[in-house]
Amino acid sequence: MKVISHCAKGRNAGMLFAVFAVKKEIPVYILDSSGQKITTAWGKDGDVPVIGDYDGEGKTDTAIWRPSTGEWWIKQSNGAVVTKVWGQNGDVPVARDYDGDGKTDYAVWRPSTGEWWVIQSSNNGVKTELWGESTDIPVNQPVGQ
Ligand SMILES: [Ca+2]
Ligand SMILES: [Ca+2]
Repeated sequence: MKVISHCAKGRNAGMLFAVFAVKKEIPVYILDSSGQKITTAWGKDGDVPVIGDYDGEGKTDTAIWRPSTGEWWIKQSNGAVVTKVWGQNGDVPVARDYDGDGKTDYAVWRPSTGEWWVIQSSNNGVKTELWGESTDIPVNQPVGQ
């Protein structure tokens, strides 16, 4: 199991806790800030949880990154599904809002080169930066990884 936490911004702000059980069809157990329990299935064994607010409406979206293909699968809070290919096997997903527009950006860190690869949601521009070495661990990596 991997325990992750996230604090969303906006009108539905609050701490959200989720537990991903690493099995074939991954159930996601969520306890939202109002104490409501939510269970959903999203992803499969080997996927990495990359929760965030990808559409920027203030609610955290259930999301996984598949290392073998670099695919991102986002289940937005309105039910829409968005997919994207970004990153490659060996990368570490580091999705956050790097450009400050309120939407989570697709981002990976490549330990072999120390490169950060970010797609900025504000303009879809790609930003790269060198920071870190192969033995480092990105600080914003979800708890439990
Ligand atoms: Ca959202
Ligand atoms: Ca952003």
